[in-house]
Amino acid sequence: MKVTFMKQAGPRPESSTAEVLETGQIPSVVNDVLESTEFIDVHTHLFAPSFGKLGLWGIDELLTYHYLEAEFFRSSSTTPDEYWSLSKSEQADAIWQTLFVENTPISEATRGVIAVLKAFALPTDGPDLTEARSFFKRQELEAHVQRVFEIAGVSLVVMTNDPLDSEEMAAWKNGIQEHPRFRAVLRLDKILRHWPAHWGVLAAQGYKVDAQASGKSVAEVQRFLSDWHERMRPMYMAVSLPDTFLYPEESLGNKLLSEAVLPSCRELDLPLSLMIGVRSQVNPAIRLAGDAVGRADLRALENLCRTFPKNRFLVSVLSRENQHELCVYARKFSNLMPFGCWWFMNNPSIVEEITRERIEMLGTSFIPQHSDARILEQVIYKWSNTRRTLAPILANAYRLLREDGRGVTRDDIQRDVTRLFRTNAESWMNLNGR
Ligand code: RAT
Ligand code: ZN
Repeated sequence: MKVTFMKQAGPRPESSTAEVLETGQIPSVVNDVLESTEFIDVHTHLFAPSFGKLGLWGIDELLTYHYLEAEFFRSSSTTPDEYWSLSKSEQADAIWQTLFVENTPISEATRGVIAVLKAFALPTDGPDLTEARSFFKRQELEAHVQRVFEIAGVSLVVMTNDPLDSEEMAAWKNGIQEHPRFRAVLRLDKILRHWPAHWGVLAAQGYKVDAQASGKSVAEVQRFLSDWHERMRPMYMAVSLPDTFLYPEESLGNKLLSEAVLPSCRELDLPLSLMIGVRSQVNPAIRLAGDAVGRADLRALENLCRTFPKNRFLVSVLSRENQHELCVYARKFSNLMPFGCWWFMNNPSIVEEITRERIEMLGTSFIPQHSDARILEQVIYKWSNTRRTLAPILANAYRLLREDGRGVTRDDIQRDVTRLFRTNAESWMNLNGR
């Protein structure tokens, strides 16, 4: 006899996960589901272990994260020049002393370090870093990576790979050992934003390009992208763009974008990630910490989504003022996927606001967060913060739905969380097909 299992249409559910939840049960089920679902981290600056020194991890790197350097200069009389002349461990000591000993670490970035220390049962209020340093020194990287991912509840992270960075180029050309937890991304800032300074690197590798991106340049950039696609097997191509980005507009960058990059993305079936709103180096003295934010004209995005309906755009915007427009455009264009609360947006109060708005306007058709981690262990606190912030937001959405007349089950919640933190990324990046 053939036995079939069917979900009952009537009010009597057949398993406990299909039972309609009471209002009071919703928050704990949402918590459980968020805790037990492994997320995909769609944008980081992490590297798989085989990239050697390019991959940053450990306490000195955690403390010298540029988000903390920015805060350090606000609370210390050390000048940037003095700071840059110190060794990495001296810099870390100075930041620990200033932000964690002489001040209470209540900012988002400082609390992050505390959460990482706690995750490894290390002292969070010690006078110095001796114990933390000796702990990290004892770790074997591959085993440490597995442990960190497990604590963070992340199954896969997407790196940021710059084919024009000399160190990275060398690593790729020597052959990178694939890692099941890391995937590549072809980052194009140097090509799309700084062509005059970088076309020569392509030319030196035998691509027939010139400073004006004329003649064969467009076709040759496509050949370059296809060669790097072969080498990296990236999940998408990506560029971060200034607040002044406009499309259409006569510029070398836009020519390369529309005639080389977007056609290559179509041909290779890759999305293009646009991260819009950076004001680069408003204070160069503090280096990586010296970038700021500006409100962008998202009509550029509208024009791209409409003009190139066969391209998929993964988009994050840096200005709080652009977040609502991004949701509106996502309602207009199904080839637009908003993702993450990027950089200056990644603070609980703003994440909360943005995520509520996205749920209200887009349901589950967006990717709520990425970590942007630069240092391995940061995925621990960044993803724990995401779960903590998201839990009441989702619970509230289900409570409202219940009040409006439709109950939810654990299965519904699991389906939604899986879509938000896994399936949207998997389908946009063709993850299961690569
Ligand atoms: O958030 C950051 O660490 C920034 O410095 C940027 O790297 C940004 O995330 C980017 O990818 O451009
Ligand atoms: Zn980033």
